[in-house]
Amino acid sequence: MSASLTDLPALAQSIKDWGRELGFAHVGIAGVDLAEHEKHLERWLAAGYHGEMDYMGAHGSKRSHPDELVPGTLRVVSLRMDYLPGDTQMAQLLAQPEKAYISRYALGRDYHKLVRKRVQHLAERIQKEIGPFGFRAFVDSAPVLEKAIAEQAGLGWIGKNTLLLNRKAGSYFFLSELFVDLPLPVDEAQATEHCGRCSACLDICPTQAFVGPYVLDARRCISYLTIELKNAIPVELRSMIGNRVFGCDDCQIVCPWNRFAKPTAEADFKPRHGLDNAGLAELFLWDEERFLASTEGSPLRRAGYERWLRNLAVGLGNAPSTIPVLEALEARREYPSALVREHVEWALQQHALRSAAPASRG
Ligand code: B12
Ligand code: SF4
Ligand code: SF4
Repeated sequence: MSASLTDLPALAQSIKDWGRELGFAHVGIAGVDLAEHEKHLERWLAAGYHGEMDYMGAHGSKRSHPDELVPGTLRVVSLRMDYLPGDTQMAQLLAQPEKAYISRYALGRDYHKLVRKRVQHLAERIQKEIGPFGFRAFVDSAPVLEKAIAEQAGLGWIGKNTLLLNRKAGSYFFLSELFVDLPLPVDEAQATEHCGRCSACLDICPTQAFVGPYVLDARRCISYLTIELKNAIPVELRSMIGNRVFGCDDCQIVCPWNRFAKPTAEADFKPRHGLDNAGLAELFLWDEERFLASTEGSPLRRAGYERWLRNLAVGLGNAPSTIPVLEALEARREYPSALVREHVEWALQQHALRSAAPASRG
């Protein structure tokens, strides 16, 4: 056994220091008991709030038991990396219905690979110090209750909008984990929440996706509808989506704690291809080749070209009836995909209905 393993508090401190050197803004250590979070997850699944995201229920109790997912795990190092690329004029863009609103986390390079590599570097750094040990790095896509772990590790509290919030940093960050088989001292879990009587996120949600505080019906969430849902977007929700074409940030924009959000230090999260200020019609006319070239290494790839067009068609249906908007829709009327054609028809119908409606008296 190496010297550092005999001084676990010092090792825990070193892990936090190395994590910060690697670009993580906050590093904490949790045990593997996620207590009541498992019950919340079970209730959420039983209510069907996960919709088509079958992977949320596909791993039995592994999601709420890190030591079942990776046998031998004793502690989970929880890490936060900020992603907000400076002042991205979010509210201004949302207020311009001809512009495409792309969720702020998705404007730059895909975080999965970048963050995972950093967590892996952290593991290697630990290994250099103490020799071989058991570990696994995770970011987002594994069956892990990331927010519950972060709360246990003292990174913040789960707010009414269901996101992990931190008093000094808001919520514009990614979470990741390093599962370890080391009996490190754990940090104090965040015992208090700081939402108080605020309910701004619940009130602002464009599709009223919150069943109540802390409970989200993902099937109504714009993030789910534009990224996860494979088929048609339910007609009754389309007009509520506005110009949000990939994800949604409304329940974060309105959160008072995001006044303390820090801009990211990662150049890779900076917006690419002008995606932070693009017009809906312009993006709708990208051919597949352009889409693939412009979204190389970006989270937008997750939607794929067909769903990208589906989402933009909804945005165009909600946009003002200008010539570029109508021409863009007409240009895709005969598009080979039935899914896209149906959304284009819906959009054109919105414009027809609006032009037929009697002008309102001032
Ligand atoms: C599935 C998923 C989604 C789904 C469902 C969201 C959800 N709330 O579950 C959809 C597609 C809608 C989604 C959207 C978004 N997501 Co997402 N998503 C996930 C994923 C993969 C799993 C989340 C999960 O475990 N859900 C299960 C349900 C049961 O959990 P929950 O709703 O959070 O409920 C918890 C608490 O609220 C509490 N609880 C539940 N009921 C009750 C009741 C009471 C009374 C109480 C007190 C508590 C309580 O316990 C539950 C378990 O901890 C995680 C990554 C991961 N592996 O963890 C990322 C993750 C949560 N997503 C993330 C992001 C960034 C987003 C978006 C902001 C992206 C965007 N801009 O469009 C939006 C935000 C929408 C929102 N308000 O949540 C980040 C969040 C970072 C942060 N600061 O918290 C994560 C952690 C990914 C990452 N690695 O960074 N996401
Ligand atoms: S991301 Fe948007 S649609 Fe989803 S819960 Fe938050 S405000 Fe509602
Ligand atoms: S908007 Fe208010 S209620 Fe919602 S998460 Fe932020 S502080 Fe909590």
